[in-house]
Amino acid sequence: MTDQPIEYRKSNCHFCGYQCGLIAGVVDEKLVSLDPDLSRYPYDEGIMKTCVRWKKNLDVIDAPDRINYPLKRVGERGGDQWERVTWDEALDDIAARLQDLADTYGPQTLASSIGGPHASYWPLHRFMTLFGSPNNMGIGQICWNPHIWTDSITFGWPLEVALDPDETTAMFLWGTNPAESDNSLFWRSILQLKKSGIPLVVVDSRKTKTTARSDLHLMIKPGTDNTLILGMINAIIANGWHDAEFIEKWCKGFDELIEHVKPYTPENAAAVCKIAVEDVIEAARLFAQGGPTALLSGRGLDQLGKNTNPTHRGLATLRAITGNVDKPGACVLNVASDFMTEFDLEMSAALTPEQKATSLNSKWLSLQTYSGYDRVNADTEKLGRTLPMRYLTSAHPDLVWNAALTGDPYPIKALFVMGCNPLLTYADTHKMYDALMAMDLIVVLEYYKTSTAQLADYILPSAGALERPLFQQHGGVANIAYGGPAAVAPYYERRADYDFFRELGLRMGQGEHWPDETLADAYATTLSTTPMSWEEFCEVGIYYYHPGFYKHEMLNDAGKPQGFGTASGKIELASDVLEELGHERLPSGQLGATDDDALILITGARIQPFYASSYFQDKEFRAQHPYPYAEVSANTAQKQGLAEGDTVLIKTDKGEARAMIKIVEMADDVISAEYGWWYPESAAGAPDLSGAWRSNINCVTSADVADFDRLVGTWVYNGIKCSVQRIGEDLPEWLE
Ligand SMILES: Nc1nc2c(c(=O)[nH]1)N[C@H]1C(S)=C(S)[C@@H](COP(=O)(O)OP(=O)(O)OC[C@H]3O[C@@H](n4cnc5c(=O)[nH]c(N)nc54)[C@H](O)[C@@H]3O)O[C@H]1N2
Ligand SMILES: Nc1nc2c(c(=O)[nH]1)N[C@H]1C(S)=C(S)[C@@H](COP(=O)(O)OP(=O)(O)OC[C@H]3O[C@@H](n4cnc5c(=O)[nH]c(N)nc54)[C@H](O)[C@@H]3O)O[C@H]1N2
Ligand code: SF4
Ligand SMILES: [Mo]
Repeated sequence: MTDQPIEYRKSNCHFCGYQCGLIAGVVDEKLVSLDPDLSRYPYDEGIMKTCVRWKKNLDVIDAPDRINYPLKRVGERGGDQWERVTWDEALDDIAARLQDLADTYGPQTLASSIGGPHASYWPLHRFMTLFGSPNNMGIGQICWNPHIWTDSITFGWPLEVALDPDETTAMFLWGTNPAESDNSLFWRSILQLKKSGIPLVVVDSRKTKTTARSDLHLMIKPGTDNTLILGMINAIIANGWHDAEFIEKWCKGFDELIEHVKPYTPENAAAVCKIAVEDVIEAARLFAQGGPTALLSGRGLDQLGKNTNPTHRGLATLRAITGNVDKPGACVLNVASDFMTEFDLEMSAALTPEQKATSLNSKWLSLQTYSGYDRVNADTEKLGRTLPMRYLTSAHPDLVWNAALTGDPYPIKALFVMGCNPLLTYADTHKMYDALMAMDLIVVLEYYKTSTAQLADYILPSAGALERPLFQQHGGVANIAYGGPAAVAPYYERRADYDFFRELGLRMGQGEHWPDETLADAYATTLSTTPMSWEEFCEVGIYYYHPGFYKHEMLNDAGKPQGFGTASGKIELASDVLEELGHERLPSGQLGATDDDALILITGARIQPFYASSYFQDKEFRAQHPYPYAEVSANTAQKQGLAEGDTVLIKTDKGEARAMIKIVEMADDVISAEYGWWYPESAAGAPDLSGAWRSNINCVTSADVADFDRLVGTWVYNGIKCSVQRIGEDLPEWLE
């Protein structure tokens, strides 16, 4: 240690989507200490007290398994033989190979994949746009897009929950478990409101740490939420609990809705969803009576295939007919950002009609396509708001893998992977593996040699937390961003992802579109449309203006209420847009229970301390949560002949995964398996890929596009028919 004084700099943790402010102690451009920065977002001491991850930044920044230099594959793909190359060598070679592939197959031969909200993805997407490929992939179809699409169609822009201790009179958490998945203020705010007597209703197929705090828990059969919602709407209308004045003034299609929900009685909901009819009615009453109702839905609903869209449409209808729209204590309708929008940052407008025409989605999907985007955006733009384009048109992974495997309708030969580990987190690992093995060029930007990175031609070392600045936007649909500066220059030869895409862009004739030399410069440009400078932003850590409530009532230049950004200017309970796209105007459900007691798999319920496939390298974390558990009820265990602690194989026709049985309170005939499990400590390289096949639940999931939702392409992570088989095998705690 030198005797130089410690310099304290602001920066951010990147270990989950909240990216809390930290104060970094720095000596000689090396990180020596970390403390919570309570002066900046998220302004809450409690987060740092309960979060187990942030202190790990001190070790992780120089951990022995970090990627520090560009690595080029030598030998067979997946053989785990690498040579260290310079950035220039890597960039020159990648540019030349991409050019050759584009000359032979067209630019659409390049696909890309991203993951959760860990990174700024727009530099990748800007590169893709300028290169001319529409084949960016993501996990949006099962995380986030369904509600962005539904809200936009129904209300003209996405909504956001707006808890208010003085206004909220009931809280609904639907298919979400924030007690495990949310480290931010939100869950603690819920608990605060509960203390003052505001009832909490949770709809979840399992008993969780969240349901444990609820006043009413509806333990629903997975995938039947749309039917429950229709039963609640039926009860609300039948009892006159709806907000007739709001509906009259602001909703379109209420008469159609009344007719439509008649058969969906609470009794039907109770039978289909396997819950008590009194609970359906009580949930309806709590939602509709009293004052503002706050509602947050989660991944439990985004991953239901064909049922996801009617579920979100149903929730939007519930909000609308009870007048819970853009109202304090219920929810707020967001606005576009003052800073440069995602649409502009990604240069989405530069993709030509010919390039858009190569989109793989158009043959299969109607909303998650360029025409679907244009149709909905034409309405939202009436109120001056442009929806983000890249993720709302992102290519369906199944179509990309098919194209890579068959060359139909054209070959996908190259892939960029950034901020994700798709072999663990995308569906259908076996198919994806085959598709990756068939490619000519795979470039992975990473911190670690993940299972996916092990199949790359190049692993490029990304600058991580504290090594790069941060300007985290809210999916391009709100006027909020938070973040701060880097604390130190990147260690070794790591670089910000931005630098890679810019350098590659410069080599490929995109020079004029990458005017900002550094990521911090690019963030300054992003803010240049606002009164705030990048320096000021770094000081306060947040850019935010509350959009205000009741905006539909604001008068426009013509002296009329501005209404909603939809075709009619009203909330579209019955959707002409969906009908035009060949879908139902109103959400449907199931009439009559199916006499089916097949075992149903739900996957991915969040667990601490892990985050998707991240942090499995950490021995301490692994000791805290040593095994991949599969939860079942006591009844299900008995029926399947299982006992607590048994090792089982969970099987579908896609593959199998190992898990350890845990008996809990949950819906019968359901098994809930954790996701993200791999064993970074074990041997890299094919065939094992550091344990990617052992307990990876995505080995059994499917995204086959023909089977699932044709609007957005949502596949099923919750509600998969499966079988379990007990095996006489102990699961390892650590695989060395
Ligand atoms: N079966 C099943 N599968 C699921 C889900 C489920 O519920 N069930 N949930 C889905 C959902 S909602 C999500 S969001 C995804 C999450 O899935 P992913 O986004 O794939 O998440 P991780 O597994 O954490 O992988 C992130 C990787 O990116 C790297 N990384 C982190 N930050 C950066 C960065 O700034 N730059 C670069 N270049 N790399 C970075 C990390 O080292 C890590 O290896 O999983 C999806 N998959
Ligand atoms: N610790 C940790 N935190 C995380 C993450 C992580 O991997 N680990 N991931 C982050 C990411 S990317 C995301 S998107 C968020 C997601 O955060 P959440 O939305 O809270 O996701 P889950 O924890 O999977 O909660 C989904 C719940 O839905 C229930 N469920 C499953 N199927 C159904 C169904 O058909 N109907 C109903 N009503 N419920 C159902 C499950 O039992 C589960 O409790 O969490 C973020 N936070
Ligand atoms: S809540 Fe998330 S961002 Fe904040 S300190 Fe914990 S891991 Fe880091
Ligand atoms: Mo997610």
